[in-house]
Amino acid sequence: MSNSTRSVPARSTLIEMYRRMALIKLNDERFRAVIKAGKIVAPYYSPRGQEVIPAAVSVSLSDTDYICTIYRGIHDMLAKGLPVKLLWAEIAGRATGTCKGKGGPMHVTHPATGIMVTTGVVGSSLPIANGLALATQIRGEKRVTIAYFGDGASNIGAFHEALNMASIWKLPVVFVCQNNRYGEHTRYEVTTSARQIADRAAGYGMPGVRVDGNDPLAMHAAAKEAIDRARDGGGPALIEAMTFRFHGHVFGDMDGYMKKGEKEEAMARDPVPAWRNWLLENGHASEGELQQIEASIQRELDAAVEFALASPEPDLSELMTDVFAPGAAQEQAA
Ligand SMILES: Cc1ncc(C[n+]2csc(CCOP(=O)(O)OP(=O)(O)O)c2C)c(N)n1
Ligand SMILES: [Mg+2]
Repeated sequence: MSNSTRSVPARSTLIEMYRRMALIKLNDERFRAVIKAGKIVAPYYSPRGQEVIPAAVSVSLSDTDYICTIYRGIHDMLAKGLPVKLLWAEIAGRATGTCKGKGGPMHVTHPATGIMVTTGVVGSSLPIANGLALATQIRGEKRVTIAYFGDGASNIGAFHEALNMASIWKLPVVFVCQNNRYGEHTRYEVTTSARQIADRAAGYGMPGVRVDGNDPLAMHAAAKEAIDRARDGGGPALIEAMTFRFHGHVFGDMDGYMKKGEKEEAMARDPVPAWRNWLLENGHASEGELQQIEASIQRELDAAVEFALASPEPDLSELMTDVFAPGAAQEQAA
C-alpha cells in the first residue's frame, strides 16, 4: 500500500478512515463469533477484506448523501454511519431494528443515515440509485448517490441500462464496483468478457477507473474525485475497486472452488493492520490513540449485542404493516 504519490488527506480523515475500517473488521469478528455460538441465526455474507472501499468512499459523503448496497453490504452501511445497535437488532430479527426486524440482513434500510436500500437481487442497486439521484437532481439538491455492487453484477442487464441512463441524464451517481474476483463460486475470468470492468464505462460515455481498493489513499482519491464531480453536476462515474473477500461467499462456505493459497495470500496482506501500521510509521497516529479507538468500538459492539439479544421479536400484528404505502393496502383490497 501507499506507494501512492497522491496528496495525503488531512490527519483527521486518515484516522477516520481507520476508525471505519476497524469498526467493520471488529464488527465482522464479533458477528461470526455470535453466529457460531448459535445466538443469532441469519445468513451472513462477510465483507472482511473489503473494508477500505466504503471507509475511503464515505469520508467524502455526508449524512444526506445516499447509498444503495447489496447483501454483502454491512461494511458499506457501517462506514456510512448506520448505528451499530440498530444493525444488530435488524439482523437478529428484533422489533428494535432499522426495519422493525422485518427486513433482516438482506434488506437493511436507514434513511436517516442515507442507507436507502440493501438488496439480494444482483444488479438491482444500480437502477434504484439512479432513481434516488434523479429525485435529488429534480429537487435541485446537491446530494450524491453511491451504488455499491459486485463484479458479478456487472454482467447483469441492469448494470448496462443503469450506466446508460445515468450518463444520458447526467445523474449525480457514482457506481462503485467491489471486484473481489468471485461471484458466488465462480471466478471473474470465467464469467466476465471485459479485461477490466472499468473499461465498460467508455461504452456509456462516463469516466471509468480501476483502483486498488485495498489502498486507502488511492481509493480515497478516486472516490473524492468522482463524488466532487457528481456533486458539481459533472455526471456519473464508474470506479472498479480491486479487493478480495476473506470468508468465501456466505458463512459456512468451504472455499473448495478457490485457487489453492489465493485466500491465504490475500489475508496475509490484510488491509486493516496494514493501514494501522502505515499511520504509525508515518507519524499520523500514536499506538495509544489507535488502541483507544479500538476499545471504544469494542464497547459499542458489547452494547449492540446486548441490545439486540434483549430486544423482542416483532409482534404478529406487525405482519402486514409497512408492506404498502399508506392508503395503498386499502386500495389493493378494494
Ligand atoms: C438476479 C440474481 N441472479 C442471481 C442471484 C444469485 N446470486 C447471489 S450472489 C451472486 C453472486 C454475485 O457476485 P458479485 O456481484 O461479484 O458480488 P459478491 O457476492 O462477490 O460481493 C449470485 C449470482 C441473485 N441473487 N440475483
Ligand atoms: Mg464478487
